Amino acid sequence: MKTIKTACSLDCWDACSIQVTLSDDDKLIKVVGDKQHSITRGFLCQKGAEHLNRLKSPERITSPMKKVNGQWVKLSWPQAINEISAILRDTVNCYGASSILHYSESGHGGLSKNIDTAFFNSLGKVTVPRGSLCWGAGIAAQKEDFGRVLSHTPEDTLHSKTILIWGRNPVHTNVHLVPFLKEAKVQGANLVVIDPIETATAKMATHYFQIRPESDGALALAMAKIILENEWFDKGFILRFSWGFTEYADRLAELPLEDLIRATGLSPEAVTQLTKLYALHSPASIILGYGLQRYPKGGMNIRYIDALGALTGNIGIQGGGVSYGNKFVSQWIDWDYVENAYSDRQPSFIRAFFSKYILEERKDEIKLMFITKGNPLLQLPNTNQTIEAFKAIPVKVTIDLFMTDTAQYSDYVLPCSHIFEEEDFLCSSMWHSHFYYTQRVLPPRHGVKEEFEIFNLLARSLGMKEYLAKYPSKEAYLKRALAPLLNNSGLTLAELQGKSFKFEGNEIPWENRIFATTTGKFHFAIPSWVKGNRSEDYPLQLLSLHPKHSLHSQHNVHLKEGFLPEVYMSQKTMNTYGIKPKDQVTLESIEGKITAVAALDHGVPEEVIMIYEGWWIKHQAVNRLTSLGVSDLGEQATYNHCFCKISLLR
Ligand SMILES: Nc1nc2c(c(=O)[nH]1)N[C@H]1C(S)=C(S)[C@@H](COP(=O)(O)OP(=O)(O)OC[C@H]3O[C@@H](n4cnc5c(=O)[nH]c(N)nc54)[C@H](O)[C@@H]3O)O[C@H]1N2
Ligand SMILES: Nc1nc2c(c(=O)[nH]1)N[C@H]1C(S)=C(S)[C@@H](COP(=O)(O)OP(=O)(O)OC[C@H]3O[C@@H](n4cnc5c(=O)[nH]c(N)nc54)[C@H](O)[C@@H]3O)O[C@H]1N2
Ligand SMILES: [Mo]
Repeated sequence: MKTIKTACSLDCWDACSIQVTLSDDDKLIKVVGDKQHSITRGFLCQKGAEHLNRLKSPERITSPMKKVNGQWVKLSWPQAINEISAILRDTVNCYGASSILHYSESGHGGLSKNIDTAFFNSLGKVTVPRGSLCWGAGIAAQKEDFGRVLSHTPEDTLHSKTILIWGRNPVHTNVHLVPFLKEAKVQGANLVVIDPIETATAKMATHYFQIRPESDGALALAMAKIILENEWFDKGFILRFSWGFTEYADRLAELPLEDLIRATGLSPEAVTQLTKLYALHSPASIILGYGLQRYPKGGMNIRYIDALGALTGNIGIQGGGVSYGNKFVSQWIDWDYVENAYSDRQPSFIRAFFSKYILEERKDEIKLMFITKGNPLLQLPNTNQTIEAFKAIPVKVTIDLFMTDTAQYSDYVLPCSHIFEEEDFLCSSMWHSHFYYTQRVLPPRHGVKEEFEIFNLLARSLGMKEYLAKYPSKEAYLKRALAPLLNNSGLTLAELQGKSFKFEGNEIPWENRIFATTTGKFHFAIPSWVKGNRSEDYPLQLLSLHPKHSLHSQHNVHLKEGFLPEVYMSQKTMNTYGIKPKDQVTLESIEGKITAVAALDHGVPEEVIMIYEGWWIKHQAVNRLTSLGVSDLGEQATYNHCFCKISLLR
């Protein structure tokens, strides 16, 4: 028996340390969460525990594939590399590098998985996406306010007297936060949840506030007004460490409190109670999620919430903070080397606008799309238009482990290895600062290759001498990519192997109250609020949220044809439309239609329906309903700004 340490490669808050026990004949026995790891604490979530099934899955692709007359045929690796490199060469020669689009997402958090970007940047100035499907508005907002995006440590949650979980659902998406929340509650902390849906996390809260979707900015501004009127603010912090307060306060004074409160759907008493819970129980922390910034005003929603932390002096103190994401680890990696980045811009498009870019802005210009670590056909907004855009691109090449919808719509598919079959460096948590140098548990399954090798083979076939000299082997790559970390810690790469460490130095962000903004101070945003309009034709707001059982589309791979997802709604909605639980219903937006099974959920308010994202095309892909749209800051997709009508399927 031997025990091997690896980590979870899924794009997640938790980024867990995983322990695999192997029998002497290398037959896997079990996969568990690392008991010694202070965040993983010996348990894995449902999707983390699925790694073994994914590794062994009979559905994995084990040979390069090519579509010929609509049918998939197997290719040998040399054949596939020859054909794809010939297409790459011809495309660059005939149309220039910008006619190649490289689309990469965050399907695997390994550092060496960024070799795709280095490869394409070596090939030339290919077209790439910018902006975000995920967290972009909030990242841009926190950069404006603090200068950088830093989170308090998970352990620091235990120092808070009040914790506001604002638009995050850790019981589904961030399960290793839950034990900290439970412990804080036992110690007497107020555990407050602000969410339009009474989620499983809301059910464990001491106080729950059911806010109307998209109105978080109004709520934060209303809270700020109450704080200022009652002088519950921290004058010292505002005077010494902030910038823009006078204008902030002047503009805030012009906004009527009643209008702001009305927009949130909460009662004035509830907003006052919430404000007291936050402002009068210091240290108080705000733990933000990403649901509330997938809106046209997503960026300002976060900026107004950040301002609450500064107003009350809950910044730079133990048990305080406005924790949104964590970019602390970034500084220990040589990104210029990793990405082989250009100093000037290359052609790019807003990620969420992919289909419009292909069908309108660069009509007939993109000749080849190369997809790595992503399932854009399903995960981008407006699936119907995305399918049209895919069809308009002559050649698509996808690297994946499974025949996803994106792979299915491609012309070539190259199968890659699973995290248990690779060695890699992982520091992809959006929450904590731990990192792992993972070990290979088993050799790659017959027929698949590591991405690093795939790009090495393509580069050889294309005679890319400079690339091959700069990125000769994975070990050399990791050594150079991690030079800032290795130089600073005095450790060697070999000493990191099979271990997990923590990047130190970010226990309490902004403890010295020197911010990374241009002025060195916290920046207040200028408040404004206008009421949004709703279309009467599409009266229900559809929230498409992250499922507990799967990371986006990934863990739905086993679902059979005919499966229909559930759409959750209130009793009132059921009554209004004459729907009963388990009825099949049609959901229709301006973009498209899908069928779903009605499910009653008393936690879903009137005027809102909820469906989990990530269902495959054969299971009614929810993004058939969402529109192209982008937030005020950070070029973030606006999935939750989606309006539908519902009817019984007859
Ligand atoms: N099991 C699982 N875990 C995951 C993922 C997954 O797919 N599955 N995905 C990972 C990734 S990539 C990400 S980005 C994170 C996302 O993690 P979360 O941010 O926790 O997840 P979301 O589903 O995006 O939204 C969280 C909450 O925001 C609420 N919300 C929606 N609109 C509003 C609003 O207007 N105001 C307020 N206050 N709340 C609102 C939703 O009701 C939901 O409960 O999770 C990561 N972890
Ligand atoms: N309606 C709606 N849509 C959403 C969201 C939402 O809330 N609502 N959330 C958005 C968010 S937050 C995100 S982050 C995006 C996620 O968008 P994607 O990252 O495109 O979604 P995934 O389904 O996780 O697809 C990742 C793919 O990478 C593959 N993969 C895993 N490991 C490797 C590897 O080593 N190499 C390669 N080449 N491939 C690998 C997986 O098999 C999987 O097919 O979706 C967005 N889409
Ligand atoms: Mo995400």
